[in-house]
Amino acid sequence: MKRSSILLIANFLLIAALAGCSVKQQYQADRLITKGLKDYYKDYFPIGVAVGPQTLKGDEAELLLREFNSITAENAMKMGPIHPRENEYFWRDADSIVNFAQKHGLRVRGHNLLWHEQAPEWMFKDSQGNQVSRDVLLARLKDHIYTVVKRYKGKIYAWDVVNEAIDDNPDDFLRKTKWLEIIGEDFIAKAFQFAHEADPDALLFYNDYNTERPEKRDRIYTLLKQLVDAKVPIHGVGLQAHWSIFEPTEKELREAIEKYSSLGLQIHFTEVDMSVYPWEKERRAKRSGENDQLTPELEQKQIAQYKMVFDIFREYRKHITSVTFWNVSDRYTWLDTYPVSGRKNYPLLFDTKLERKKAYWEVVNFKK
Ligand code: HXH
Repeated sequence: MKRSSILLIANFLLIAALAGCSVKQQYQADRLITKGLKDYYKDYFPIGVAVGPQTLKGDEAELLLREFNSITAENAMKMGPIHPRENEYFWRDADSIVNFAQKHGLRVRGHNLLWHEQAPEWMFKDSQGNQVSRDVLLARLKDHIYTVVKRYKGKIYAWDVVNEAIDDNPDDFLRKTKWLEIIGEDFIAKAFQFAHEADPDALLFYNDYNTERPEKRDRIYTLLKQLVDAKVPIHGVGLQAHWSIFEPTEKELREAIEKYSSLGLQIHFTEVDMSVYPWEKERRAKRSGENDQLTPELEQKQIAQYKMVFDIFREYRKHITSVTFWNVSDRYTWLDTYPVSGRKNYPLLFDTKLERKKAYWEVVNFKK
């Protein structure tokens, strides 16, 4: 072999080795970065995450403490789990979450005090199994809210007081629930009143989903305006942000933020995730062609969507006072079972190995 071709090959091998090495070094450097989302966003808003007791140990807890400075109980504080029978509260899981937050200096958003889902059956029934009266249900609601809110007074700074009270049908207003049926329309104002009495320092939120879809947005706005005009103690609106790579558009997101904040309410994005599938309640089965993988095409769309929404979040920092993700990583997300059970989803900023995804870097690489 000629000397020149040996040199050429040697040169090629060297370049290949260096390239491989720099990719690896970059990767290792990334892993060593101890800064987290909360640090990149320290001049903007707290960054939270929904957790269960199982999130508070091992590698997920390590990630949690590196990246987040706020937590929410995914399920542990909901009425059913925390108040399973009339004279019985189950505090263990909620307490462990609040204790973890206290120990590590994290904020806690409480979720939630009144919802039509995960509400215990006993709440609406008397000992004979008949539906209770308005007065009985109001007394039970007050007792529940007082007990839970007072237990964590000073440790939970904001509560989702009422969750998802607006109907999905654009022609209806309030959702047809037991709360509405038994108490009447003022169940919402009452819940806020009770929460405010129990902890006058807590910030109180109305929380809902699909809040950027104009037909839902306008009805939520109407409800919020009624509450504000009636001087109900409400301080903000929780926009769940269960989004997808298909929605919302930038225009829809801007319009929603501007419309809600025009009422003088704070905005918390309370349950952020970015499904790689369309978000439709009618859709209960996989579509043909879907193979449950985060393909490069889906990944690219997700990166662009995450970048767009965080660009907007920073732009509206004056109105946005918290952003919380609904679960830690793609290792476990409620969207693996909802709305289609057994379909893997990849909606978060950390992958199944808890590594930062490309979308993560889009979210944290910004000019101040
Ligand atoms: C949230 N609901 C809850 O706030 C949270 O407590 C829970 O842990 C997870 C998600 C989101 C949700 C909203 C609607 C829904 C299912 C879940 O069903 C529909 C989906 C699309 C359109 C209409 C209804």
